[in-house]
Amino acid sequence: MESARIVKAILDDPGLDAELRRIAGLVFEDRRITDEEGLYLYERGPLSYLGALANYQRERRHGDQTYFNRNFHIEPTNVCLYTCTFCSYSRLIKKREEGWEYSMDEIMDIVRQYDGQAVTEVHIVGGVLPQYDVPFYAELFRRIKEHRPELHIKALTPVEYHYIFKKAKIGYAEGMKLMLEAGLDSMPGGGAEIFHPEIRDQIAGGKCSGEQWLQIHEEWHKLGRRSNATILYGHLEEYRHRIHHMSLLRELQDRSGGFQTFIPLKFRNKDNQLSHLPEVSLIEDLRNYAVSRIYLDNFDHLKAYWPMIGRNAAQLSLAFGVDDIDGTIDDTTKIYSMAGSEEQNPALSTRDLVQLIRAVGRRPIERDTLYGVVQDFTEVEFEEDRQFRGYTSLPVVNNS
Ligand code: V47
Ligand code: SF4
Repeated sequence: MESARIVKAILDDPGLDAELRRIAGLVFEDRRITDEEGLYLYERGPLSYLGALANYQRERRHGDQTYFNRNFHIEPTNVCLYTCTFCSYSRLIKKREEGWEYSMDEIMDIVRQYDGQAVTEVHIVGGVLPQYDVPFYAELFRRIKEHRPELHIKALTPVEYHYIFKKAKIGYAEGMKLMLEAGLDSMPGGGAEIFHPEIRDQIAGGKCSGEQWLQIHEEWHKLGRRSNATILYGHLEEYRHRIHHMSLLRELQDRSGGFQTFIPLKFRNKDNQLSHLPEVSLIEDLRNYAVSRIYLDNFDHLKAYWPMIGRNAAQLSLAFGVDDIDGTIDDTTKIYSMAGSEEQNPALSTRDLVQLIRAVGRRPIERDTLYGVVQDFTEVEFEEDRQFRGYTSLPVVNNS
């Protein structure tokens, strides 16, 4: 493996800081690094060094395989009771009429728009408002399952669950069981932000605490179900807060094994109360992916969410530990375009995603939400490309 040869060269480099060389030795032997070592990587690890270690870990797990899925998002509302300072949604509570608040029927209309399309997942997440309660979501999940039983419902975060269970006066275990029975398949990673109260209290507007976020995921994992985890980085936090956040996730994962993917989310600064903060550089994004890959040794996957960092950065991230670039999306999420992402209308066709992955020498694999392989696109040629070249020796598919 080329990436192993590069790490060996690091181990043999007498010019490199002795502590960085020692940590590289641990990573090469697949040994867990401590919080102090993780912090040292953030503070002292050069980009090329971190990339080499993270890429080694990525290729050891997945080779060149790079996962994507075909999904669509539904955001039931962009108005929210909470006042997270980083969020471009929360300002709308004062001028509610400028936002949207979909009814159950409107949400079902969106689901029906995808009838006949090869999507495997619906990702539902949005603001928190009283009308979206336990009966509403339970009924919504049931109706989606009745309409399209095989569509995977990845929905809501502990932010919503904590709010709706409290309102219904039920505990987390009971609440998650109800959601499971209604048709929930998995939980996305949102709402995690930064767990440490020093930062969470300043950015997270009174929503569930870090501890509560972790408890709700743990209850869900106890039901044998899977979820994701995120971190929102690049605002007020210091490196030690990022390590603290990941250490709590690593501990829970040791107990439950229920997390699939870690998704670092870069803070974007448009139209929110933290707009005065500059956004971190692309180099910092790549360093952060790499440290996450090295530190979170018990997470199978690391995802770069392309609507947030953009397509070019997503391509680069594949050399810094990332093995997943989320889905085709289809212009159905507004969280990032409202917060200032360069992807104003995030939509990529399957062909675009496949080409984006291939262009950096990786193998595109379409997955379902639980990482079952839907189709290996390594050697698939699209109809449009065949017409352009006039011939093909590869299997041909339509780009739908
Ligand atoms: O929790 C909100 C973030 C998250 C901003 O699990 C912002 O597969 C940056 O969690 N700048 C929701 N980030 C999205 C999310 C997600 C996305 C894709 C895939 C998955 C998955 C989960 O969006 C929120 C918050 O951390 N967010 N505002 C902002 N201004
Ligand atoms: Fe509401 Fe979520 Fe935005 Fe916070 S991040 S204001 S909980 S939509």
